[in-house]
Order: sequence, then structure tokens, then C-alpha cells
Amino acid sequence: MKKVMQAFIMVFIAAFALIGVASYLNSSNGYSGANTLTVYNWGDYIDPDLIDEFQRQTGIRVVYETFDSNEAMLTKIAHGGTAFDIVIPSDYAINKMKAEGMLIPLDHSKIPNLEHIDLRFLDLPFDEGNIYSVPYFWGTMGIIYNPELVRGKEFSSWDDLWDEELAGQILMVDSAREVVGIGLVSLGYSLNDTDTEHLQEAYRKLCGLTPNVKAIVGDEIKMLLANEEAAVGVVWSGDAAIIMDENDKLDYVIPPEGSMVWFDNIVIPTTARNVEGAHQFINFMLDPADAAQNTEYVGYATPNAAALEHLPEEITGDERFYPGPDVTDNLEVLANLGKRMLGYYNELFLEFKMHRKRA
Ligand code: N2P
Repeated sequence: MKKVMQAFIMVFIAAFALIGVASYLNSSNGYSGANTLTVYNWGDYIDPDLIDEFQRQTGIRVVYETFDSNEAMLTKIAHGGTAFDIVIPSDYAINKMKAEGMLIPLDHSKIPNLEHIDLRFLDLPFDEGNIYSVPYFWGTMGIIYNPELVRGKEFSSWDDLWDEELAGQILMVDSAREVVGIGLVSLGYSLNDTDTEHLQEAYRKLCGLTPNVKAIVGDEIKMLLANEEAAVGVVWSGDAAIIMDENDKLDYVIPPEGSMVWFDNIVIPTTARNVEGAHQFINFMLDPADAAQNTEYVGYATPNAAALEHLPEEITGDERFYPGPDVTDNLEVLANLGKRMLGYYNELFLEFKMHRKRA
């Protein structure tokens, strides 16, 4: 019995020592274990210096993870596992998360910097009243091309992508709604079409694009196009801005028959453990100087009117990346089409990818 008692005491001392070491490790870098903030954001979508600055100002330790499509993000959140405090989804994904009770209503009194956001980006249909989300970046989808590599060819329509001279020359963004959307819009249908006949037609049309598609890629699309590894890309506007900053030969167009305008907003999911810290993070990112710094680093368009004052005219005056309402009013915002339809879009996208592999 004495031996059992001794063993018990030893285990107790060892456990106690371990807890002590763990808490020392946590506090030795100035952060307490409980005071962390887990952020889930798109890749290449924040200036890392701002994370450092937020940690310094608040003493909150940021744990940072990235995703490269709304679908990947939604799947990960649905599977649980990580208790994210902050997520940055796009319009239709925000609406879906809101409809499924996955978001916490924001306390606007804790986000005074919300006043700096241009009214044009507030109160949008996917989250009326901004009950659950505040604007982070926005943009469009279009075609970026290298005039030298396409020998002067102009891109005045989505259909120009199907030109057989572009064999093996196109890189595409790895995202279901975008790629299936190109098939739809090139046929004159809406990006939010739910008619399965139209969707099948779009799929067949996309299969016809296969010989021209060099690859469907994530964030590396920027590096590949800037290094002239391909002549043409179907990209989000901010990626085009970054590529053109690296290689000014390229140009970006939004085909006139239509495209998407999208909005990425910050939300607090119901998994959040640090709701207070999440509000601090949101308010920090909306500070005009911080938002301007982030915009210069990330390359996407900021919805923060006061941040624009801190940015050079060369950035904010470029209508390819800061189009006015005259352009965006004719573009579509992706709608939450419901679980079944979203699944159908994902399926068609996957089939298109498999068709490419077989070809
Ligand atoms: C950043 C991707 C921006 C997402 N790498 C467009 N919604």
C-alpha cells in the first residue's frame, strides 16, 4: 500500500511540474495561454507585420491558418476541430453560414472604426445591417493576359478564352463558383443560375476549354503569371494587381458580358472562444492606417474610405481595381443557392477537373 501511495505522489508531482512548465512556456513569450485568437483567412491575405503589431498592442497571441476557397473553408468549419475566433469568407458563404446559425452577431459598439467603411460596402443583401460581418476587401473576377505572349490578341469577351491559339496557355483560379460561372456567363446565363440544363450546358462548354487550360491553381497563380509561365489567367482582381505590380506588361479586363463583384467580410463564428479579442481584431483591421498598410501589402481593393486617404493615387485611381458603381452595378454578387445547388456546382467543377486530367 505504501508503494502505491508513493507512486501516486510521484505521478502527482510529475503532473504538477508539467503544468508548471507549460504555463511558463506560455507566459515566457508575454502571452497567457487563454489569451489567444485563432484566425482563419485566405492565403496571402494579410500583412504579417499587422499580426505582430496586433499581438504587441493587445497581448493576444494570434494563431493563424489559411484556406484557398470558400468551399474548403466551409468544409473545415463544418468538420469542427479547430475553434476559430475569426473567419474571412465571401458574400454567399457568409449568407450560408448566417442561415445555418454558424455566426455570432457583432457588437457594433466595440467596432467604432466601422464608421470608416464606405457606405457602398455596407448593408449588402448577403448580410443586411452588417449584423454578422464587416467589410475587409472586395474585387471582381476577370482575365489577365500578357500581350506579348498572345501576340496582340485582345480579350473583349469570355469567349476569347476558347481561341485555339491559346492551347495550354490559360491558368484558372481553383474555385467552383468562379470556374462554373465562366461557363454560365459565356452562354449568357447568370452566375447564380440554378437550372440544371443550363449548368450542364455550361459544363459541356467548359470541357471544350480543356485544351487551353494549362492548370487550375491556388495562390501560386500570381507567381506563374508574373514569371510568364502562362499567357492568360482567369483571376480575382487583387491577384491581377499584384501580378501587374511585378510585371507591368500584363493587363486585366472584365469582359463586358458580365462577371462577378465579390466582397470578403470578417465574421466571428459560433466556435469562437475569444469573442472579446475577435472584436478587438476587427476594430484593429478597420483602423484607417492599418487598413491602408494591409491594402498596400495584399494588393486587393479596400472598402475603407479613410484608408484610401493614406494610399497613393496610383493605387486608388486605377479603375481596373477600383471600378466605380457604373461598372459594378452591372456585375453579379454570388448568391447563397442552398446546400443542394452549392453541392451541384462543386460536383460539376470536380468533373471538369477530372475531364482535364483524362484529356
Ligand atoms: C486572396 C484571395 C482573395 C479571395 N489570396 C477572393 N475572394
